[in-house]
Amino acid sequence: MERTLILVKPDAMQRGLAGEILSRFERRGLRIIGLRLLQVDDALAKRHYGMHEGKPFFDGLVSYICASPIIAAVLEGTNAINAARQTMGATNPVQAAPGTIRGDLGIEIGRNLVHGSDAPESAEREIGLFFGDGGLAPWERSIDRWVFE
Ligand code: IDP
Ligand code: MG
Repeated sequence: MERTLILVKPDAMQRGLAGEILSRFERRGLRIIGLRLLQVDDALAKRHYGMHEGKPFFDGLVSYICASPIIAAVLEGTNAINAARQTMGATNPVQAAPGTIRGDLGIEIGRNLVHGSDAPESAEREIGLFFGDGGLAPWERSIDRWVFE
């Protein structure tokens, strides 16, 4: 089992696509174990996207992720990181395959609707940034485990 951090970015929030996007991950078989609506501030944006500092799109990326409240979610499942990124599609929506979130719902690389962790180390770091104070509910006492096992 693996965990990944997903962000429903401001363009998706503003377009009313949060439910659609979360629904696609849910239907794929990824289980929501953390969910939070929040306004990202400049400091959190710069920590989250720290690896992109110095790139030409960095300042725009930071203001984009701060542009409205977003949803942060932790998803859990088999190969959750790669499965989520496959469901998201390529970074540039023009190159993302039809059937993916970005391929179906986006057209601009700077407005690509959704973030997903790209490796176990980044997932751990990003989950810490958005859920460091707790708030995860790992379904330990759930009775519908047979759906996933
Ligand atoms: P990812 O979101 O698919 O992991 P990254 O390469 O990690 O893609 O880039 C982070 C985010 O930065 C992208 O999702 C996108 O919002 C933005 N971004 C990446 N490349 C560009 C670009 O060339 N122009 C504008 N924005 C970009
Ligand atoms: Mg990335």
